[in-house]
Order: sequence, then structure tokens, then C-alpha cells
Amino acid sequence: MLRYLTGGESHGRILTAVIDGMPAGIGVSPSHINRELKRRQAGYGRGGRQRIEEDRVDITSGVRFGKTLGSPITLQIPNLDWENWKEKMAAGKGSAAAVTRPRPGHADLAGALKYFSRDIRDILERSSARETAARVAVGAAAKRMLALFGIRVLSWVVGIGGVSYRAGAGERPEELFSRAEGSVLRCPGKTATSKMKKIIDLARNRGDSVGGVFEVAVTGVPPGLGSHAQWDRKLDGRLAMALMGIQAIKAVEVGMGFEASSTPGSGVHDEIFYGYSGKGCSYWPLERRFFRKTNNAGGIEGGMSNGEPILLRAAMKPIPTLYKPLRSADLLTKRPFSASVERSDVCAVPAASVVGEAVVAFEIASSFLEKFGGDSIREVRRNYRGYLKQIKSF
Ligand code: EPS
Repeated sequence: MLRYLTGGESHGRILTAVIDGMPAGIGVSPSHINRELKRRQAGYGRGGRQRIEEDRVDITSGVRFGKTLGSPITLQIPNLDWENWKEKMAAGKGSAAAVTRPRPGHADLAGALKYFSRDIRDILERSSARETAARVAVGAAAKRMLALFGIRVLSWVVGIGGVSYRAGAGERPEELFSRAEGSVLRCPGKTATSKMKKIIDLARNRGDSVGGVFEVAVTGVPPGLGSHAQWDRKLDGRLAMALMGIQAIKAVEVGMGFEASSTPGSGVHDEIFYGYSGKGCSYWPLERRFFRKTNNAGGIEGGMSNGEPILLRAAMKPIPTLYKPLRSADLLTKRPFSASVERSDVCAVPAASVVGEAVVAFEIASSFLEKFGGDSIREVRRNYRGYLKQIKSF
């Protein structure tokens, strides 16, 4: 079983992730992980904090001479801002004025009530999206494993603050991804990118924030990950949970998603063909196979991957820390106040899209190992080849 946990507060000393169950023999180095961490830090619309942080991982267990050992992998990312927060975030003696003004849209109020804390900092430090740096580090390791099997996880932004980008018919995930990598907003369209930038500028000037939508695609996935046999083994359910677990994500779609509910069945379901798909596929390269000409299912039917690319979409709400005051009530005095903040992002959708890749990569790696798992990558490869042979002879 592949699993991970993260620990760490936004202004604490360090973020930590422990991955357990990664097979031995996978090439993982700090430079692989740092490249992903840098991608997460980019994006037009971030606030002052990203000028302080320069995320770099320290691998403190589970990797030797550049290869995983099969033992728990510990990844640590120091918070450079910690220097300014030592007193306020000390594990031992320290001091800080209590935060008593809950921000609408944040975990502040629900967390304070639940954990019986009269200092909202006890909650906000952990609910902060800073934690996603640790998840990106975990996803980077998962991507290294998936790459050995020709599986890629790619993302791009399709909406910010109401401006949408619609890909042309038949555009491949790889093309959209490579254009997104060259955009400050991870959006494949140039015109949409500049419109989105304007929306962000407008929001910043108004002291407001904007959300958006990103897509994640997984290519090279064999049929048969996940299972129809039990609710918690369904791949779409697991991927949806992984994406919903990212801070500020309010909705997830698979393939055609909500649109499928208002389209007749004949326009939704992807007809099945057999022959040369011409599209190529890691598990059955350019040979005869079952394939689809459309992919409204987003590569998942009955909770199982069907051999087509997995297509997911996630919606992020606007960041709740606003310069423009929203009404709230003080935890101690119970009196109304209008909150204003000192520092915040205006838009973090491009970063969320990189985080989306990471959590999806982890979930795909996890379901891959459930099916083909072994203690070493050699054993996993052997199991995978055996399955491919079986599918080929079907
Ligand atoms: C965040 C608030 C901001 C963001 C932070 C997430 O931090 P600060 O309060 O220090 O200005 O910059 O995101 C990151 C630090 C990051 O690396 O993504 C929040 O409240 O969620």
C-alpha cells in the first residue's frame, strides 16, 4: 500500500512529508522534486510570500545514491519565513497576540469552535495552502515512478475569474500542457492568458480575489486501475477526493462532468472500436486494440480506467483572505468588525493546477501499485509486463 502524510505549519520551521510503500529502485533526487516545487511557486497573481520562499527539498530518509530503498521516504522543505515567525510559532516558550477575527471562507471559525481555540492562528497555520508544497514533493516522487511506465500527469488552467479557455477539438493533452508551461497562468491560450491577467489586475486593484478552473490529464494509463467491485475502490471517487482535498477546491468533474447530465446518452457515451487507433498507447503501441474516438467518460468507466487518457477538472474558489473587508464577528467580543489583511495572493489557480497534478499522480501511482505492486521496481515491472501480455492476447 502506498500512502503519505504531511506535517507542518505555514510559518513553522519546516514542512515534512513521509511516503510509505514506494518500491525500491526508483530514481529520485532533490533536483527532480525541486523542479516541481518551482513550478508550484510560479504564476501571476501570487502575493508577497513567494518573494520570501524558495522551496527546496531535503530528502532525509528512504533514498540512497539516488534510488529509493523501499523504506519510508522523508521529504523536508524549510519555510524561509520562519525566521520572522520564531517567537510567534515557537514549540516551547514564545509570544504572539491572539488572532480573534475569523475570515469568511477560511477554516478559521469552524476550526476555532471544533478545536476550542481562542487563537485562530492555531487553525490557520495548518489550513493554509502552504502545506501543498509538501504534497507537490510527494507527487514528484510518484511521477518518477509513473514515468518508468510511460504514464504522464499534465495540467493546464482553463478559467480564471470568469474568463474561460476552450481547447480546440482533438487537441492532445501533451500540446495543451506544453503551451501551458510557457504561460504565466498555465493557460494554453495566449489571448485567454492576457484577458485573465487583466481580471487579476482588476481584482488586485479592488482588493478582491479570483478563483478559476484547471484540468488534469493522465496519459499512458492501462485499462483496469481502480475497481467497480466496491465503492471505495472506484478510481474516479479516489481521484475526486484527492482533488477535493486541495485547499479551496469546491468542485471536481470527470470527463464531460456536469454537462453529461443535460446531454442525451447517445451524445455522451464513447463508442467502442477495435483496430489501429493510430493514437499510440504505452501499453499497446500502435497495435490493434479496443479504442474510442471520443473520451467523454474521461478515461474512467465503472470506476476503472478504460485505457483512454484520464481527464479531470477542478474548480477553485477565490482566495478568502481579502484586502477588501468582509463582515465578520470577533471570537472574544462577539462584536462585528470588517476584516482587512496585510498580505495575500489575489489568484493561486496556476499553483493549484500543479498541486492537482501531484495529488492525481500519487493516486494513480497508488492504484497502479495495488494492481502491479512489488517490493522492488523490477518486480512491479515484471507484474506489469505480464498484465500487458494478457491484455494483448485478449
Ligand atoms: C496562504 C496565505 C499566504 C500564501 C500561502 C497560503 O501566505 P502568507 O499568509 O504567509 O502571506 O502565500 O501560500 C504559500 C505560502 C505557498 O507557498 O503556497 C493561505 O492562507 O492559505
